[in-house]
Amino acid sequence: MRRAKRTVARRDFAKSKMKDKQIEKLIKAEEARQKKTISLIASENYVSDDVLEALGSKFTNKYSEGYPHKRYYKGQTNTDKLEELAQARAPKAFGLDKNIWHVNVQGLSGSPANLAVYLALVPIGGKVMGMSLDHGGHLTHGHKVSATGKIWTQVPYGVNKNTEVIDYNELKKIAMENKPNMIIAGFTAYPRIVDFKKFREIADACGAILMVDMSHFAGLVAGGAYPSPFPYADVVTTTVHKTLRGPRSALIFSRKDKTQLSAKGNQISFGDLIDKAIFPGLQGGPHMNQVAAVAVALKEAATPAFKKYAKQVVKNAKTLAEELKKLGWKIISGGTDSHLILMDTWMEGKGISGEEAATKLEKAGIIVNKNTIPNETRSPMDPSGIRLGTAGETTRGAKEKDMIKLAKRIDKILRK
Ligand code: DSN
Repeated sequence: MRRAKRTVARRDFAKSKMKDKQIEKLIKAEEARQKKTISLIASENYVSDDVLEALGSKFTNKYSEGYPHKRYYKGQTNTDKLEELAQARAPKAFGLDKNIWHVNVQGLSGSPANLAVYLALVPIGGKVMGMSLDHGGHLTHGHKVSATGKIWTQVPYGVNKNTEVIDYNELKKIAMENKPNMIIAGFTAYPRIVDFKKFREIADACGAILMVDMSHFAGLVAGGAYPSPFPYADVVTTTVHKTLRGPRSALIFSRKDKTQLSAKGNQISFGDLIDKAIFPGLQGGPHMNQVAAVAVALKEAATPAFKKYAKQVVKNAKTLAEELKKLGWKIISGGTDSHLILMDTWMEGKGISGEEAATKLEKAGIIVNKNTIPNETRSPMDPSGIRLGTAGETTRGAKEKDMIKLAKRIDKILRK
């Protein structure tokens, strides 16, 4: 597999001379680790030099509590322009009308972004209907160990036991029985296309707000390689650092025509409520160096080259899944429509556990994460599967032929 040419350039820390030798040594070691390993972690990617430049810029020195032209501290000439540029680039990257969508670019990462949306729109103690963690959802979709499951009540949904995909009739039944305040579509370990139109119909039928957490597939949406949730959702959250290939950060989009009645009897837009939930509700000053890097990534995601990239990510994942299947491995739901593959390595005791598989692969230079599978029978610390993703290696230039070789390598390592 081709190596990461684009990450070895002017931001190569190996050539830098830091005064703090301990940290410099660790940075060099991490650079070397990234260069010599293959990352199949579905939520990771390799950012461009420009993203790194922006992250390492002097915007990190600036406090900018508030929003453009409404800040608490002076000296905001450049931060205001920067945040407005990021806000303008976000709808462009997803082909949206800026008159319809409001965007907040200050979320520090995906979990606080989701928390901010619930704080803004769901009454304390209300119900959020999200996919169970072991069926591919995220902790912040209302899992009991997350603040989101302590402040709100999760109404869980999952995948069908036989097909391992979402059963929309079952989803509707759960929604109608529980009448959640909000339904969350989105995942961290569900490999298939989500039918956002059906989610919209169900949300309308039970009177819920529809939020889509597109953190995993945002880059594929920007690149036209996965259906867009925007025609159907009221709110869309996303991290920027997965398939979107930006810095660790988050965006929150909300429809400008959606409002909620305040205690004082005024209609307040979702956008205003979310902005207030982010600041001053949940966060202090935004990380402006991060906002700069987000703006860079959004410009990159709007290019024809990124479209090509996103399509290749999916082609690579499909190829990898097919090859692993041919080699006798069980792929949850029988394949993938996205960048990620959920592989049952345990196969009801005929294979090896997820922890053992991930450890063996790491020893051979392939980095993955262990993962629970739907209807998990083992523990989260040593589950039945692993999750594989192709976003990072596609950035490094991998094509289908590389995936065929990689599948053979994975199979050999796991069977040793
Ligand atoms: N931890 C991320 C993932 O790997 O999918 C989600 O937060």
